[in-house]
Amino acid sequence: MSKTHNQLPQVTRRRLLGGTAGAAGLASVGALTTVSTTANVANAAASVGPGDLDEYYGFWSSGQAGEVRILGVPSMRELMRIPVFNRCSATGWGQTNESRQILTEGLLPETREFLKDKGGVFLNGDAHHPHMSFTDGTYDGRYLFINDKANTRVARIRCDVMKVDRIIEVPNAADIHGLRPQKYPRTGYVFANGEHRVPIPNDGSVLDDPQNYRAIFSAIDGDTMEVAWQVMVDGNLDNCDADYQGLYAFSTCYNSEEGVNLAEMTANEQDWAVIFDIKRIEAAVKRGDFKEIHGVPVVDGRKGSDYTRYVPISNSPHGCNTAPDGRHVVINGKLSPTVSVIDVTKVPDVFADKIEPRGCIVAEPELGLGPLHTAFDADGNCYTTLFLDSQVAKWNLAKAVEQFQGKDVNPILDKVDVQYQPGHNHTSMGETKEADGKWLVSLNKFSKDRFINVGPLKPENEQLIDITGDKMQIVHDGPTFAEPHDCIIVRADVVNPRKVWDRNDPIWENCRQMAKEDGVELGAASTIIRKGNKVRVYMFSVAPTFSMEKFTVKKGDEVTMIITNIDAVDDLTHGFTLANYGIAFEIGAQATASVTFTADRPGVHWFYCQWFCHALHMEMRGRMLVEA
Ligand code: K7E
Ligand code: CUA
Repeated sequence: MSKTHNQLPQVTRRRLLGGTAGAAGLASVGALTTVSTTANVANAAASVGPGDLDEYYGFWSSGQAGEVRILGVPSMRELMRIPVFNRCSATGWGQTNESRQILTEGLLPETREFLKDKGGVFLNGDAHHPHMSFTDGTYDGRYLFINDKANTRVARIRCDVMKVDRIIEVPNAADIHGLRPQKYPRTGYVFANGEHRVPIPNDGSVLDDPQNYRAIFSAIDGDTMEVAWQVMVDGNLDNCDADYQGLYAFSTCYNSEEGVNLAEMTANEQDWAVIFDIKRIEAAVKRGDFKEIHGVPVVDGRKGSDYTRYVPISNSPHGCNTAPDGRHVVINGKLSPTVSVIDVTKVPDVFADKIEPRGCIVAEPELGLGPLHTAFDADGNCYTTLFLDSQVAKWNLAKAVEQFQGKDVNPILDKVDVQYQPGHNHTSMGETKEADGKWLVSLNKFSKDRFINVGPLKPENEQLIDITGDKMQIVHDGPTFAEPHDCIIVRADVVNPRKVWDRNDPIWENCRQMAKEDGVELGAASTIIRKGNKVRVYMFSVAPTFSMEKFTVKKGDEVTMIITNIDAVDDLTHGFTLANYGIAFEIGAQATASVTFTADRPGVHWFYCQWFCHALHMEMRGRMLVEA
């Protein structure tokens, strides 16, 4: 394996960043410690045998596929997919009335207007950063939050049922990228970075005048999913993280030049990390020191503001990761071979102007080419992905601080080749105070020669690395489809999803309302209620039958199917597919789901159950008769 890696020409990797990397003055790095070989590749799946359960849940984003995936760690078996910003054929996400309500109710009125003749919902998304809600510095198993860079949205997933219950479009901001929940005292706020700078308001009155574009940092209330406040900043916003004290949030910023093309954006040697003083911002909002835009208080946090500080960092920092020691925040250099470490205890002095912003930097080790993201173990060690070097560097935080103070120590403890070009990485419980230093996942952008060829579009490659010893050991390669940017690895005991739905779940409150209006009981009614040309068909399913063998509607009727799965058995999901009408959705055990369509095709149309449920699953079907 390492042979293959060695054959990968340096020039190829450099070409990926093209002139940018060169222009940014990527220097070769000096003395490095030895590189671990990956010769000892075994499949970690072997350590979790058939029928055995994983110790961790992994929650993976999926980039432009728009969903969240649940993996078991360490087996790396994909367990489930949660549709979020996508259209899902299997579950009916994007088609059922319930999912469409979730996909539309949090959109801005002008976006709803914009989507009116485009099917009403966005069909795509770009999901980068899945993070769980916190209480007191560690995961609490309530929610997952994830951003959609493509359409400026943030979604919340309920971990009790692993379904999305709320999606909002963030006003004023453009293209949400970095996203992190507050760690302490609880979530609390979900911080979200609007990456791209746009005019505010972006109504066509300002166009080619980049000096008047702004980037927006948002604090979303994780309980209500409403934007509590926003801060307007200079430059672009990339990634962010929160502290363990509930006082500050940190964002990396590239493009301090405020350019609009590559050359302009990378011209400066220095960009910055922005620190947000949450208490000062909250006080400003209380006091009224803001401008209300789109119904949201927007505080001015541009340079010179009381609410922010700008810490100069070498060109184009990317990842932003708070260490489990509760004290250090690692800013990853990207175009600089260094990471810069902020000491949170020095930040009050920065805000009090007792020290320069750079005074909160307590370490800046040179790790290798293209540091993007950093993960942590329980022993004060950090694991940084090196995109250009195709490696993960393990380094010691305390040693890096000593080195910064002038001592002759090398903080780098180990390096391992990964295949190839890692973006995010993540350790088990690594973004919480309960980091346990067992597993590291490296999410690599390219698989190149690791799998049999599947055509011009290749899978990416994620690798599982055992970090319990001094040397990192790669134990598993796994292909992934577009494009898990990021993941978290959560101890299984933190996550306790239900086995079947609660019949009173709020997700189908719309169906409950309809049933109330019609005087029928969900799960017991098998009936058609007609009001003019609006028809509601209530039925239930019990394996292997639907409660209606057939029903008749008229051509042109607006038909709403409301179906309850009254099976209460674990793992007994039914579906409803209406053939040649483009309709299919999932109905979990004890769940109700509905869909509305126009019966504009006369004739006999079979409906059937598309989730295998019974030996007579094929027979689980019936007919819709549409009168001409
Ligand atoms: Cu580094 Cu969107 Cu988190 Cu991709 S971002 S790698
Ligand atoms: Cu019910 Cu298949």
